Amino acid sequence: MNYTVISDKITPLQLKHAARCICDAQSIAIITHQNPDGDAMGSSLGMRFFLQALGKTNVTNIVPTSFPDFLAWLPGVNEAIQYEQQPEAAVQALREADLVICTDLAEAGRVAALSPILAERFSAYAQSSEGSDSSEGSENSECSENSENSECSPKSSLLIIDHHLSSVCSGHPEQIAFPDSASASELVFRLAWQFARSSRAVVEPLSSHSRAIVGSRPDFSDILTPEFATCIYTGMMTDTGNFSYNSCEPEMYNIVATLLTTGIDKDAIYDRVFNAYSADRMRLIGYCLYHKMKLFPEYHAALITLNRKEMYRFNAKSGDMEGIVNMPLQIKDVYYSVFMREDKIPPHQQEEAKGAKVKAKISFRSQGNRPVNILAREVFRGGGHMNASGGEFFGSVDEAAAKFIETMSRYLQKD
Ligand SMILES: [Mn+2]
Repeated sequence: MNYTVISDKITPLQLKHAARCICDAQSIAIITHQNPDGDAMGSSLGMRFFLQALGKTNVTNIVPTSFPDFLAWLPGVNEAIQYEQQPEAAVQALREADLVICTDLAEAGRVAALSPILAERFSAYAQSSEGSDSSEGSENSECSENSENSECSPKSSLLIIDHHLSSVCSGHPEQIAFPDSASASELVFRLAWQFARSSRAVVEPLSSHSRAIVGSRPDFSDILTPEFATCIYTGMMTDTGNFSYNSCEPEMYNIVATLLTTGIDKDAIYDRVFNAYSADRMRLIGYCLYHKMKLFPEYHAALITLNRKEMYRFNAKSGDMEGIVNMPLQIKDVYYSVFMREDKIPPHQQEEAKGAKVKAKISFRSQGNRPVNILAREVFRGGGHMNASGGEFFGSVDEAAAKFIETMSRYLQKD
């Protein structure tokens, strides 16, 4: 057995699509999901270092909402455009980029106020790929009407690198979406790894400016810098809870071993990410566990709710709630955990909310063969993975909690 193997998970078709998009783009915008976590930031910043190693000079990271302080030290983070601080620059970069790359993201609706602009790109991409796929035929899209003109407006080049379950990807096998991957950062690594190793990545020049990387295969040692490795490692580490769940895949450790050859200090990365919470967050956790956690022993379930008044009391920012949902699972015989927090209803949901003044944002976790995604989908307008799902409820967290208690006998296993 070869213990150093990192297999080719990304298919030749996916790799070719990625290579073509990247080769042909002069300007590239990389965007990730709102309320970015370690994987969102790690995968998108890592992607930029990869593209820069390929000789791409016009690459912009766009972050839709603020990122937590414990990620503010990541390499390259200061050059990222944060929408809330520079809305015009973010909109312009997203709209005008030849290629938009979504990492840890496959849905246009998950980028806060940038959602309508990303949605334009998604629909332009869907139309252009319909136009180029003879088997599906082309609807009367604006792009196909102008099919003689390769400068199709609006710009439609799109690459998705994600590991969420998402319907958007189902019709587009060339998008790099693997729900079984533990992190998007791992997929960015794999793309870089395969890109450097596969001759398939070297495609015919589509236009003059793609010549920079065509013909010369990138050397992986040029891509594998400490900055790239730090970003990828951070994403892999955070999306697996420091390799404590979703982390049984042996190759993951071959990737980690490869990253460590750059000399990065993984213990220091752990310390910066996991030992960097505010005192407010520690008190908030204490409050949640002591005052707010309800246990339902018959169903092996735990429920924590937080309303806005309570979050205000602990000066809680969105990142401060991260991970609280996992904590009750540390209790013996608790296999389900639900965390609900009150949130505002955004403008685009006002109509659906039917007069509700607030909504509950809900996280579901479970262990073993106990799906929570069906409950999330059927009762709480959400969905996700079997053991990790999300949902929402128009109304207060108390009303959402009542709904959960009312329906749990239908969805939770007693044994
Ligand atoms: Mn992720």
